Amino acid sequence: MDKTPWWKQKVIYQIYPMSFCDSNGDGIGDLPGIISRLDYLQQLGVGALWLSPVYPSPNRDNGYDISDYCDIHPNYGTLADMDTLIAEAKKRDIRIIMDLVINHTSDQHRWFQKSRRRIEPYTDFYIWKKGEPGKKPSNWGSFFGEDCWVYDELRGEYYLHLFAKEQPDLNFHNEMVIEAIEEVMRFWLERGVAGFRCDVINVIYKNTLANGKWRPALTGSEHYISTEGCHRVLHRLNTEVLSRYDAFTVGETVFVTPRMAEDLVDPSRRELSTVFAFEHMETDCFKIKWFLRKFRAERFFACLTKWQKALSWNTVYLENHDQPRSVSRFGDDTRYHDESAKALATLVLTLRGTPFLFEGQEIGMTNFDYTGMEQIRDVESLNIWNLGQKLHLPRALRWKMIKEKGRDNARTPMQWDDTANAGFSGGTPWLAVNENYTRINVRDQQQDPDSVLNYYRRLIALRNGSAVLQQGSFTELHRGDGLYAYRRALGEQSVTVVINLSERQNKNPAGGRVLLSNYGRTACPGTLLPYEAVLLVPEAEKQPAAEVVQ
Ligand code: ISL
Ligand code: CA
Repeated sequence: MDKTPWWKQKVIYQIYPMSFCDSNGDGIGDLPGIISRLDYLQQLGVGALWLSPVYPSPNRDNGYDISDYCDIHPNYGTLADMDTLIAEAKKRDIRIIMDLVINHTSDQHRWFQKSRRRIEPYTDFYIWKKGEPGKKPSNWGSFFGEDCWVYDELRGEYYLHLFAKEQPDLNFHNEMVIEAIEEVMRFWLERGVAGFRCDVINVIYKNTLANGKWRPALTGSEHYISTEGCHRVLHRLNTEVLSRYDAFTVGETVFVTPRMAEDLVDPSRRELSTVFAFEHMETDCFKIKWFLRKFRAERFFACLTKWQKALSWNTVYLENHDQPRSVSRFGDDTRYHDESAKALATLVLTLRGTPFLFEGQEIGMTNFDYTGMEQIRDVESLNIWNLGQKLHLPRALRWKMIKEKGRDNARTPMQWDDTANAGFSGGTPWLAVNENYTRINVRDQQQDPDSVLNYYRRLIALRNGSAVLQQGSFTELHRGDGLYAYRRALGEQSVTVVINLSERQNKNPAGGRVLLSNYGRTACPGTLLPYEAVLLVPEAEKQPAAEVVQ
């Protein structure tokens, strides 16, 4: 019997519920909307959906500020809708993964409201520290460009928030907090979800609140990144809850080295199934995303290879709700839109590890075309804009930073067709639709056999049926001049992947029979055209999926 876990075989698709599909015309995507698109997702070939948070929330950080872990935000529907989604997805062999945000809650969560008033057992649920108003307890900085202490008048103490000030951090030194989280996990696992994407999971346990070494950003982080205490909490959640349901976890882990990541996913330690690391997403910046650096394919490939070699099992992703669109960032969203979107599809679906796609990636959605700050909704972008102003950064530079890296780039409504609001909503969308929806949308691409969408479908089908692509080893064959080539091998079988992530022509360093080509080739090209990608198998080989998939 094949003991390989499902999450090493399937492709996972992330839904940003606010922007996916609005069923009732209030401008906000919802659960019935997702349910109405399940057939589409099944045809795409994905095996699980990760939903960004759908819990009640004041939406200061679009749901990553949860005010009740065991209910559904009325914007999205009800618990009954969630049950329907789980059941309808299951019929289509699709699992549901919830987003679990446990580093912090919303300041509107009843735990926090009681903690402020020292009502037991919530008094020590959060990270409180004595201090005079106006005199912060330490020099730490937050992820969203503010300092991270707020003085609460009611309690007369400061609380810590590593993200927005409406997101107070929970206290994982407190046994009762861990128990409360275990209860939340059981609640959802009993309802039939397959696992959790664990938000910023490697920062949950703070060793000390003392001053940190000064850094240009995130001063204090040495006191909370991947601490021993964090490993202990994860091991406990795993042994006491997750393993009993055979649940899958993917931990979002910031500032991790491969070594730190391996400690989180090593099966013998029983902590997490997989992690999202960020190093490849930081190859177009200097450590912090706002310190822009020109994208260079070589640096990007070198980083991918490093992680492919170092980690026993990776996640592979190029997009999520916090990142710019990959075709705009790593490809060319004007001259070679389709070619580069397909080249990136080839990359994300043929590296070793669990592939994660973000809604709209499969049609090559591009960065937001916003023209002014009044169109921006994201709390991080708004904070950074104001901070930049305080620091007297030139307006043009600030604008460039937001345009290139702002999180709303990925959050514009899904482009379903060329009718009003891209078929996303009958009302006014909460965030503007990208004007290119008349050119880039699902319906058109469904009808075009050469579309980005149909290329994704073919590639996912190929991967779903190929043990080599799922399980095979990774060996880098070539890297340079925008060209990346590697081999996946398992037993007697192998697949060679060649990707030209540049607008130059490049000599093909590999040979073989064509299994899939983003230029529709049937014979192995000697010269690769701009953004050309090709999957090759040895000439003599019968398997896998012997015919050219067209
Ligand atoms: O996008 C980022 C900031 O530039 C990342 O650092 C991001 O904040 C970090 O990856 C954590 O992200 C997660 O937790 C945040 C939430 O805002 C993000 O949407 C979520 O993915 C706080 O819960
Ligand atoms: Ca709605």
